[in-house]
Amino acid sequence: ISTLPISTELIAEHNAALMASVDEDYDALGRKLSRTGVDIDVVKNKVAEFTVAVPSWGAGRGGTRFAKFPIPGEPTNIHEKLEDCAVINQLSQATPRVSPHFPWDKVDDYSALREEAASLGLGFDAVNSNTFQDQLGQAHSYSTGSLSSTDAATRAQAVEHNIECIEIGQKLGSTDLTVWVGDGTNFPGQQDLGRSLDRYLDSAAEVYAALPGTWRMLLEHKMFEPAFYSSVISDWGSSILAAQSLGDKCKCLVDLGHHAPNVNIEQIVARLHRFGKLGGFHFNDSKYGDDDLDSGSINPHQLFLVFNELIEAELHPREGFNPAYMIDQSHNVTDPIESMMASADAILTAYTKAILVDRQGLTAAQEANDTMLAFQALRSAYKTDTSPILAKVRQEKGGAIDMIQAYRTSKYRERKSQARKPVGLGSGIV
Ligand code: LRH
Ligand code: MN
Ligand code: MN
Repeated sequence: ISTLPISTELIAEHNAALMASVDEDYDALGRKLSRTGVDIDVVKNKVAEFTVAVPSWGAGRGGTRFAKFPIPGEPTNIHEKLEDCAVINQLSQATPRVSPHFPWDKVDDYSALREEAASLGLGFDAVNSNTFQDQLGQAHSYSTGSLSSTDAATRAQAVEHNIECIEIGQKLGSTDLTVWVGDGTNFPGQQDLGRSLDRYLDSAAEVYAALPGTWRMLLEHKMFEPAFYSSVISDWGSSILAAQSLGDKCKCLVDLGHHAPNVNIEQIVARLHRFGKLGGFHFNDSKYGDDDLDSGSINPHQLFLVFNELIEAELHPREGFNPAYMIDQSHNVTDPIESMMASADAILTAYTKAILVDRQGLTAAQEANDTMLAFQALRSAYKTDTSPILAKVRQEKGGAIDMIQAYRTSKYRERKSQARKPVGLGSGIV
């Protein structure tokens, strides 16, 4: 590939300066792990295979409904976003796919876009539809809802949009459609809670019927926002019921920020898997609600516990266990490239620690009702500093040992601030 944005010499030089210390730490960790019968190279090889998609919308500075603070050199279209995603993948070697959002990423020629991405070392992951905001020139407003709107023409338009997303996704090489709707109410009595779900299910069935052969439809639930009294697909219960009534190709997607505070998300993961309905993830972190903070920045232990369930799921697969892993976060005060590299690292760290859990010891302690030893099986894996494994994986795959340092040395953003047109001031998540 000739069009990669960061010079491979720069990465090699960067790694050369740090290699000796990484080797030393890797060997020391290898000796420590071998005392408990763990072969560090086996762990490393498993971690090397794990990848997570990045969202096209995450490449720009996010914002809140109050403000957005753009940075110089920020991408303003899908082409520039792909280039930034290529930087993240080049340095992390863990994010080879981009999840697009329509109509935000609309272009005329999707075959050309697919080739453009491929020349940057990227493919496309799940396609996200957007019926939560109105677009200029749109015939029917989503102010009454979209797939569940009381207005038939509005529902038809939302169905149509989702089908168009599938068609675009086919050209891009995607095989999943992620559907999140903002449908819901702000007042008790505003809509009938039962009938709005009926309308949603009828519309969703039309989208489902349009899924090509191996495609999946991933339903993303969210407790609140933009609707503040009730949401149509508010929780994993509504999500799994809808997925079960739609059919086998419909699964549930868990966005870590979409639950009530303190909800046991790892248990939700286990439940969804138990019924063969765990279809995907949106990784981010939160303190109060759907904050879309960087993955692992607030509660890395919860992320580890989620991965612990994912490893259990991997070891005890139900039909079709193949979750679409994706980052979905909003970068309001950092360079999005740096945030997503750090997030990929946090996600892979949680995964690596979950691999290190002594499964036999855990199961034995559970069977014997030895609560403390069961907890310690998790705790001792969680306490392990796995950074030498991740650094080694990156280096061996051609990425950077210290991603942020290599990125800053490359002066990529400075170069882009000369070449790209400035982003206008504004608000909102796009
Ligand atoms: C909704 C959500 C959903 C959207 C994205 C922009 O809060 O998580 O995944 O598509 O944010
Ligand atoms: Mn999401
Ligand atoms: Mn969200």
